[in-house]
Amino acid sequence: MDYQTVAVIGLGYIGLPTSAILATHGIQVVGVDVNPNVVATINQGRIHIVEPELEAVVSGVVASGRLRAVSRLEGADAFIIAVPTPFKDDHAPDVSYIEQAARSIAPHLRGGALVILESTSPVGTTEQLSRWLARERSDLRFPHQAAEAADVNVVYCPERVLPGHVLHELVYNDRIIGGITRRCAERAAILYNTFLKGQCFITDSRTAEMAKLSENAFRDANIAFANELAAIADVFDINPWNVIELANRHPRVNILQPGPGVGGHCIAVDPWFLVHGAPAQARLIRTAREINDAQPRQVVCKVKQRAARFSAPVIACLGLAYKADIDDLRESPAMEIVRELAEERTGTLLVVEPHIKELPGSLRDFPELTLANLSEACDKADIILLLVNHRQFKGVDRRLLLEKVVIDTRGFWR
Ligand code: SAJ
Repeated sequence: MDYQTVAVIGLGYIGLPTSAILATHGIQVVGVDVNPNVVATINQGRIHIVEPELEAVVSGVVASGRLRAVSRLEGADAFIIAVPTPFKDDHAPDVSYIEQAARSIAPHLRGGALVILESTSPVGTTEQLSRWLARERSDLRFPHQAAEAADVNVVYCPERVLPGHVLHELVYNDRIIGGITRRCAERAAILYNTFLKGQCFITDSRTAEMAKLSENAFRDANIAFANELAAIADVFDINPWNVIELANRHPRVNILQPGPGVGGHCIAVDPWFLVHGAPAQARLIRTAREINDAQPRQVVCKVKQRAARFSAPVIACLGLAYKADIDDLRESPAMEIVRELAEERTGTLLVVEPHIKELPGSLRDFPELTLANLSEACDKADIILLLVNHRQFKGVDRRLLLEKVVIDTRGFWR
């Protein structure tokens, strides 16, 4: 085998499942994380994130000794960087975690090493990574300097897995492998082919970086289009989900679903990297971001309008997660809506989120806001606000819904 040891930097939603999959395919994996609790949890065979079936896999590879979590990086044949790339206040990308990763990898590099960046990154970051590594190791030749004669291979291979389906998509999705040189990409393809059932598509690093950003910008723009259609349908008093379902019967139309906004850590972030890189050109992408970011406020306004006719409105808020059937509350439009309703004292808020046992910190200090179960909340409510289409909400009694004011932001009960 070409790569017997792999070090993965960052044990989050991408790094941990990637480590686990590599380990199940006979590779000795050491995962590094700055958070000591994460390291301790993984070494006990447990996980700190929620992802179906992942804990069983991690527990197996930790028990067999194939995966170890550590706080300080160790030497390996290949290094995979899977750290966050957030944006700053002005939407400029923050690649400082990648720079830190480069600094920690550099002392461990030897001739033939492979360094892969998987974090979603602005165009040009992989070449920058190569320069950061070169700065620390003048004894080695890097691909931005020496092209095919380089001692170290540097590659961009974006993660593309959907939270909630990570283990399946890691193996079955195709991968784009962007090498600074072709040889870099070919070396990385050998590593990915140890577990991949999808195909590897080889290109240069800048094309791969832009392809990843384009995927998420495409989804964001499509959702913004759906949200705009929903606003137009409102003007005509037409159900937008019916419109979209029918339009999608056309063989070349595939409109996504309107909703309360776009959450998560990818689609609401990554398009800004394109806007920041080419502000004059990225007009549609910027507008799509603005439309989707404005959705939560639109929902709050609609709820306040409907609540105005009750003297002491009780509002059942169904769902807090950023999307259906997961427990991830980060960057969730539902959280933003519930928080604004509470801050603006819209009424008594009965929040139902089947995936949590207690309210998150940011919602705890509002006396008129409590976590409730589904039937209690729906019974007591004047207004039922559906924010997330969790499967638990599908079976709500239709007769009950007829008696209440219903605001269904997902078209779940149409
Ligand atoms: N949403 C809608 N309408 C839709 C689909 C989604 O409002 O029709 C909302 C969701 O409710 C959620 C947000 O968009 O709030 C994002 O959810 P998502 O399921 O579209 O995507 P993520 O953020 O969970 O994962 C995306 C995926 N990218 C694409 O599908 C192009 C995933 O494959 C990427 O790996 C991931 O981003 C990432 O890490 O970049």
